[in-house]
Amino acid sequence: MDNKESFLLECYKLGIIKFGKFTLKSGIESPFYVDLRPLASDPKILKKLSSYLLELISTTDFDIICGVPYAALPMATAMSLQSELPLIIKRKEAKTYGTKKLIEGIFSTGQNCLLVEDVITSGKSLLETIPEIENEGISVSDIVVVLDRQQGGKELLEEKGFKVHSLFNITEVCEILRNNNLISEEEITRINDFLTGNEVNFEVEKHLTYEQKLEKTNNSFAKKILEIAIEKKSNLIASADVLTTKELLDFAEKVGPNIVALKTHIDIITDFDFDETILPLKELSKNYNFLLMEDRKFADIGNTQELQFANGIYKISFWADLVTSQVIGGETSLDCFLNVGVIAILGMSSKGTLTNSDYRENALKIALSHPNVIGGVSQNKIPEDLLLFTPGVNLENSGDGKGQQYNTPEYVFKNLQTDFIIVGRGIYKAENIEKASLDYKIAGWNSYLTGNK
Ligand code: 5BU
Repeated sequence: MDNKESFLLECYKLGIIKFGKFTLKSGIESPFYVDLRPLASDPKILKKLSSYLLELISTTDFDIICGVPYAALPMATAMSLQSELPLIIKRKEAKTYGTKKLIEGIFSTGQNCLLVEDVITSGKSLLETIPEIENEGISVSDIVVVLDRQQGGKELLEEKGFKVHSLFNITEVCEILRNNNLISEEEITRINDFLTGNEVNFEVEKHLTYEQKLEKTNNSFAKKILEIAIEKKSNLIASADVLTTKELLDFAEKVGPNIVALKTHIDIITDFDFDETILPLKELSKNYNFLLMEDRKFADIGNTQELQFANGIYKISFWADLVTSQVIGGETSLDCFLNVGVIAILGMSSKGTLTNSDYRENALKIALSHPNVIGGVSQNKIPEDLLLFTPGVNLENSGDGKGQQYNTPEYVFKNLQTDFIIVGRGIYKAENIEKASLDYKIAGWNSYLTGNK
């Protein structure tokens, strides 16, 4: 992924572009809406943006810099700080008292001003702004723009003799979002139709609710987790990556009321003892009505997996309601899992994972062909016949410095249409575990409701 692409993805996470049906100032209905103002609230992103914009031009060609109010003001300020081009401020309306100035700051006649704009649409607002600057004796030859909506504005200004340097256009943005599975084909079609002047079909695909999924499935483990979700108004799975039986049981007790399932890595429990660890855990799962999901990630031939599933000290098949399994062993490797809901690992959340789109597609075929597979773990959308489980969820961090990559609950419900979020450190490392699990439960449930409106 090149830097510009990953930069755009960082910006996208701040919610700068939305897809749906939006009425623009002109009254036209647009399938996308762009608002770059949130970029100014993230100083690191604003700094990077400033560097990218400055790379589009040669600063020595200009004497001063000015942002079109309001969205471009912080951008122009950041560019001024970085390039040392003096900033002037253009008012939206002239003051009605005192100096009645439209342009504030220090400038002199004949200076060449670099104009900064956030989004260019028709170009009309720039064509209104430029004369107001030129009236002060300042010349404008170049405009840098973060996003060209490709609605004729750039061409119009170029016809009038201005040089327009844009960092992204909407086609590039869609391409990057498509490569990262963040935009659907329907949304791309709508945008293309909009840009080419064709009629836009705004009918949106509806996602199945938990109730509808419950009606569709025949798998008893899928039914169970969906029933719990509906009853507890939760789609939260807490990952109990703790090291002792006491910690595990304490954690289960605290998060129990808020979760649909507790995910374990049972082989990291240092004092594991079936009777001391599993029996009380099973009791808690009954009392608080949550499932036990062992994140074993089986990855062997069927026969070995069968042995690993039922034997050894952990005897997973005796207590787990759900298990995760890789599909690397191929078609029949999943057949050994009986009386358990299997969650197939289709794609991983870690940086540089080998689960590329080819792998995911083949893994998905295997998952779909097995009735014991109730869903998949993935960072990408999957068909609604399977439940989607998404780890790599955190409200505060974007990574852990060891390869984990985080998204927010809002992001994964909106963009991946996930069914269940899996949260580990966001909860078990929190100062107040009960509160953190409640916060994630609420965030997950609200995001689910918003996605199904
Ligand atoms: P975290 O503390 O929220 O980063 O924990 C995430 C958990 O989900 C952890 O137990 C991982 O083993 C698990 N996980 C994951 O993070 N990413 C993946 O792609 C898969 C599992 Br598969």
